[in-house]
Amino acid sequence: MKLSVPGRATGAAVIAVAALLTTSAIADAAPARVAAAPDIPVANVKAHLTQLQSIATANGGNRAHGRAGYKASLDYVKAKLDAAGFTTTIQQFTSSGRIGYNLIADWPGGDANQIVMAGSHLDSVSSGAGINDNGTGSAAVLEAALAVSRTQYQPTKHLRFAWWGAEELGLVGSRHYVNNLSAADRDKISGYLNFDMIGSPNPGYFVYDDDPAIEKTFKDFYAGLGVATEIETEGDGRSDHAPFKSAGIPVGGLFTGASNTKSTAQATKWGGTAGQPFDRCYHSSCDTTANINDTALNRNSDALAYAVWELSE
Ligand code: DTR
Ligand code: ZN
Ligand code: ZN
Repeated sequence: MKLSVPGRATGAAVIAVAALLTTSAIADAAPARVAAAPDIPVANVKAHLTQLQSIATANGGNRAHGRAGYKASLDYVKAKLDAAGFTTTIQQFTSSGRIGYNLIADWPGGDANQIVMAGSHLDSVSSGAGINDNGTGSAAVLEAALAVSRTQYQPTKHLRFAWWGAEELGLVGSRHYVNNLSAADRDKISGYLNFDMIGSPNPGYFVYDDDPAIEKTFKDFYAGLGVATEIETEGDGRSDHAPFKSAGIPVGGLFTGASNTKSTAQATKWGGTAGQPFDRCYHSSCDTTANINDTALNRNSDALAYAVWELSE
């Protein structure tokens, strides 16, 4: 469920503006852009989490790099994207003696010289199913991509979505991707949005403060919900946006917290439990589908879609 967001035209306003623009006096004015992001049904995101949980359960309890559970997770995501009309590419690499895979999905169309990317790591640690870390990011990015297909969105810029392997081994998959970009291809990426842990059970609402324009986009969304945000400080450089940032690409993202403890002030503004970690199951076997806050997942999935639409218009 998404409330209105400031600075976004409502339906009635859109009609009014369109009516105005048809008069001869200002018929030459550029029409107001009003492609609004759709609501992302959190039930759809959770259905992907259920699938990822089943995959982990059927494959030794994890979805870790180099294990069967990771490749099964990748096959699940790829099949959804292929069926939705994306052009998918699997990029292979080796780490710690095991084969790893990145999944890249391009939405046909848009300016190939201006690429907006949204990504998340798909691997878990070996100790658990990795549903919050990072099934949540992977499922939300997938559902936003499927929403692009459902709405047949045709933005000015080109949309690319990515699911990274071996993040837990040290950002290996995303670093492999960035390192293998030519300088020309690197320069075509206008921004990379990262989503790693966006449904923590005792959630905070943290926004990366790397690129000001991307940060503002997310903060505008949350201002529209009336939800306060904080700058993400738990892990500068600790997720897949880091290789993109090191290559000079504007980055941003969202995070609901890991092993750090929620303060009393944070519990007052966000709810939840002060004095407890944002995710007490971080990197543990209890990071299952029971380890999710639906409100945080819903809000962040909608924020993800809002940013993809806003930044690709
Ligand atoms: N490195 C992530 C978890 C993590 C820790 N701090 C941050 C900050 C921003 C994003 C993610 C994280 C992992 O364990 O996958
Ligand atoms: Zn992790
Ligand atoms: Zn993670």
